[in-house]
Amino acid sequence: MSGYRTTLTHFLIEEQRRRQGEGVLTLLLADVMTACKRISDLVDHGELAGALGTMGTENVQGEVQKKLDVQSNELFKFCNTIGGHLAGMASEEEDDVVTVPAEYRGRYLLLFDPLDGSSNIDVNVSVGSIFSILRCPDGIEQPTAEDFLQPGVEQVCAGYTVYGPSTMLVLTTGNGVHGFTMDRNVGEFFYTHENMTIPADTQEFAINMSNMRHWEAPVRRYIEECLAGKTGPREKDFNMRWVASMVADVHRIMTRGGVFMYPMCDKTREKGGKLRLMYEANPMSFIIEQAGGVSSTGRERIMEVQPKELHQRVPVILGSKNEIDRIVSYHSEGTEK
Ligand code: AHM
Ligand code: MG
Repeated sequence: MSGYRTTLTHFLIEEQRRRQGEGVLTLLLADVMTACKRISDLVDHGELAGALGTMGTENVQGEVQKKLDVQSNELFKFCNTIGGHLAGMASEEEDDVVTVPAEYRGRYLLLFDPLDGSSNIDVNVSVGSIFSILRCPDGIEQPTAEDFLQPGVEQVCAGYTVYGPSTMLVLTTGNGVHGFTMDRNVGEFFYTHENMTIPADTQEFAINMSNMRHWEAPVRRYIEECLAGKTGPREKDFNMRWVASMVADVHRIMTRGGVFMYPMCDKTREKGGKLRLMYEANPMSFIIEQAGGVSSTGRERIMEVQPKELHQRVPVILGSKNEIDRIVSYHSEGTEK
């Protein structure tokens, strides 16, 4: 039970003291937290809240929108508009930047995937929300997409909420990674996971194996070596997991280590990859690096990729340090495509 545990709000106030901040980020995160609590409630109620099924519309990525995608997006926008902390927002579910009315405008930019893993909603498997916070460039009153195009190293804060058997919010402001579990009776997130770290070694990988024939040679080599097990070059057996909700797969890695990959492949090459840089790959990379892991496209540190557009996609290879270093070395050895 939550008892005398620290609330997320109090944790954020302590962090603010440490940073000698003015409290703006703390208040902004309180609004993000409220959005996540409301989405958690929707996910919890599922069909009872009329949250299952599709809308019959497509988002800017050409993906069919689920009801919960749209409802979560509306909640994120609603909860974060009037706080006075944001200059603008960007969402996976919105073609363009979401403008904040002049009277409410503040100094941060919020990017989010309001409901990640939406293919899992109707089958009652874990989904999540992902968010990233950037500073609005100086002198910009009403930000345009260009003002959001900052590399991941510029992030002030990143986090995700996993709506699983428990709802958990995990975040970093650049001072380690911290996890909070929601007590549904109290309606609060409580500090449960201090300084989360990822073991450098692992024997577990997460990848959509049905794409194997489309992968590039370095990833194929790595997975084939894992599959060869004890009698192969790695001389140990590996285990495989694939939830198809990035938040749930990354949360498992945050908990017990592992490798997560949505690598470049022939199916997604034209689009640049599958996962989105600004509100999926960058926030997850910030969290993974802060926990001692590594996050790469295979050829470049994800957080150093200079974004060219809001909905840009990238290959994602992240997790336990020694394994990711190995996969990156396979890429740099120039194993042909
Ligand atoms: P979404 O943001 O539209 O839900 O798509 C992203 C999701 C990730 O959570 C997950 O890792 C991946 O897509 C699963 O893809 P696939 O269905 O190809 O395995
Ligand atoms: Mg997503």
